[in-house]
Amino acid sequence: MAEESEEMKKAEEAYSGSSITVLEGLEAVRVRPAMYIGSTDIRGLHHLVWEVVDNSVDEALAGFCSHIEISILPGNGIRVTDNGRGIPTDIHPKEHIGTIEVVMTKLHAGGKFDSNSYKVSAGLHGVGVSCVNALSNKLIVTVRRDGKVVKQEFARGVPCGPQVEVGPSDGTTGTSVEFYPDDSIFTETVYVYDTLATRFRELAFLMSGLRLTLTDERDEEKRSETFCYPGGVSEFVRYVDEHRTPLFNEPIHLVLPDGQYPLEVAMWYNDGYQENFFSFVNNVNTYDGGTHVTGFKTALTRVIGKFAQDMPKGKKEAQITADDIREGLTAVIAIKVSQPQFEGQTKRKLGNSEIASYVNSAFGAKLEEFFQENPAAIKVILDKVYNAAVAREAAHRARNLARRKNILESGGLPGKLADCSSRDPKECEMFIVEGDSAGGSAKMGRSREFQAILPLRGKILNVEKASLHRVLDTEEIQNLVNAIGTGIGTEFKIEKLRYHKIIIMTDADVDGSHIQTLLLTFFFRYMRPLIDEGHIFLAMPPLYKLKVGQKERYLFDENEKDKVMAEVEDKKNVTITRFKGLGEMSPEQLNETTMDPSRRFLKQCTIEDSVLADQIFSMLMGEDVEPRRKFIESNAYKVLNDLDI
Ligand code: 0RA
Repeated sequence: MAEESEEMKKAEEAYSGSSITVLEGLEAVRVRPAMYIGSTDIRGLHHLVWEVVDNSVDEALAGFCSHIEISILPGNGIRVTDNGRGIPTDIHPKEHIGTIEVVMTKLHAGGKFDSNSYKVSAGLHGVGVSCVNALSNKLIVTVRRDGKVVKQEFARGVPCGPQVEVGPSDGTTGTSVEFYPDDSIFTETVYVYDTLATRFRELAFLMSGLRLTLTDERDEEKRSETFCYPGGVSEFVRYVDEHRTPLFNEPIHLVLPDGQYPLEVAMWYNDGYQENFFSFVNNVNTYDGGTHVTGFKTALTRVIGKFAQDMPKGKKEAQITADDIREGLTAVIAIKVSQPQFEGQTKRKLGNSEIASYVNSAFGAKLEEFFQENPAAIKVILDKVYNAAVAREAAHRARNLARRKNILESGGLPGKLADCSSRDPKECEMFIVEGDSAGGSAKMGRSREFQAILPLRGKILNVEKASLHRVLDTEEIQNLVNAIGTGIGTEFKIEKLRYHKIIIMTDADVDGSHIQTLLLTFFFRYMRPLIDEGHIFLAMPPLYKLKVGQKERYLFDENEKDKVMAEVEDKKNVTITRFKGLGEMSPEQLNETTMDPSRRFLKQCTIEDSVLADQIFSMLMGEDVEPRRKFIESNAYKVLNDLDI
């Protein structure tokens, strides 16, 4: 004890000197926060939580932590408490300050302490908890360790004093970090419960057995959920396919914990037509796949192809392709890589080339072994694969028979498209308009130089219920694909995009919502980068026109109407018209309310959470009628207009 308080004194003396270099490091974070956490909007705000939780997850990965509790606090603080070993409370030999302070103030201090090389905190997030400290008005660390409770407080990254012992511990160990983001840096400071819940659910699937409890302690919103999945990624696949019909009872779950790169795969076939992959590297979602996904696909094609070869000749009614093999497959691939290289603009794709061959051989061998031991599973899968191949070949023959030249191959622009005159895609917009009559008004009301109009007759095919070949056979979809210019699926080329804004313009009614959903489903399944890169928008036509005397004003939702009506003094002098559809507006009205860039409202469609988006689309547009009916009744408006889809 005596020795330790000597240390403490030394620490206090050294403290004023060392905090200067600390400040220089953390000041850089405050000057350019976006360089460290991506942005200072709502994403950056949530990023702070990922950083702090990643440290506790690393403690769980090292085998010392089984429960992480995250609370959203009144005043928009966050508290993350784990039952790990606790940050060491001794004095750092070189820095002469407490280890807590080193961890909290040195950029990238986290990695120095142990040899566990699959740290999440070294992965995509990976800027370290010190950045969170720098960007918080207040941050309090409390450590339970060695029978003591030790605490240290910081303000904007600067220690308010050295660590202090505040009492004996109750015998448990762990770390708690409570922080309040700096509202002079963040443009948004209100945490979204669902965003946090989604990531913690995902983490619980990936770290089977780890318990994560999320509690909202804000006054209006009190709620709490605990996520814990002993079945790991197998339960993940079950969750994703909740609204689909599986072809066999249990997902195939293969675990290879001891290879050069620890690997876990869960896969399940359903009676639908989509392929659906979720891939992770060191518990970080690689939304754009990468070499681990390539290795998985190669192995899958090879192994299933091999079992197909062994089938009796009479049963092989068609030539199968890799696409046939992946039709109706949902899979989660999670790998640990010590030196991951992330590629692409958003760093969401694994680049390490050695991983493709590793996954191909390690997973391939394990899958082959699984099918040898479970012949019933490979039989069901091969039936499905051959059905897909037969349907595809039949569709192909039908197309050739009709001698209709595939418009997709000819690539000509559809006759219904009223194109714009500019050839610079960056300034060009295309409105997809519901119905020929609204299409006519839009054509007259547009700015011809940069606005193109594509009228849609009625509803497009629900792609969630149809195979790719049927999708491509419909004229409305061919028109859409040709007008956009990029091609679809694996042939998609963003460089060929003809319009940087693609704007869906439908009536503000149930049919309009349905058409929006059908189009978004199509973009989500076949032209996903258009959504990811922010090219898809929803137009927001007004609901009402209000006339007070000679003055006119457009109102865009019920709230606005109620508010404006309450403010009107002379109620007798007011006329209010409700627009039943776009077709009721004159070309001028359509231009000034919905199309003119200086006056209109647009909603940009983004995908925050691909698991949720997949679930929503498969539920809304899939086979299972009952949950869809319920969902549409209660949420359709909200999903389409408020949520980021
Ligand atoms: C440094 C060394 C050790 C653990 C930690 C840091 C640690 C950091 C955080 C942050 C949140 N929760 C945490 N839990 C632990 C290893 C300690 C030892 O060897 O006993």
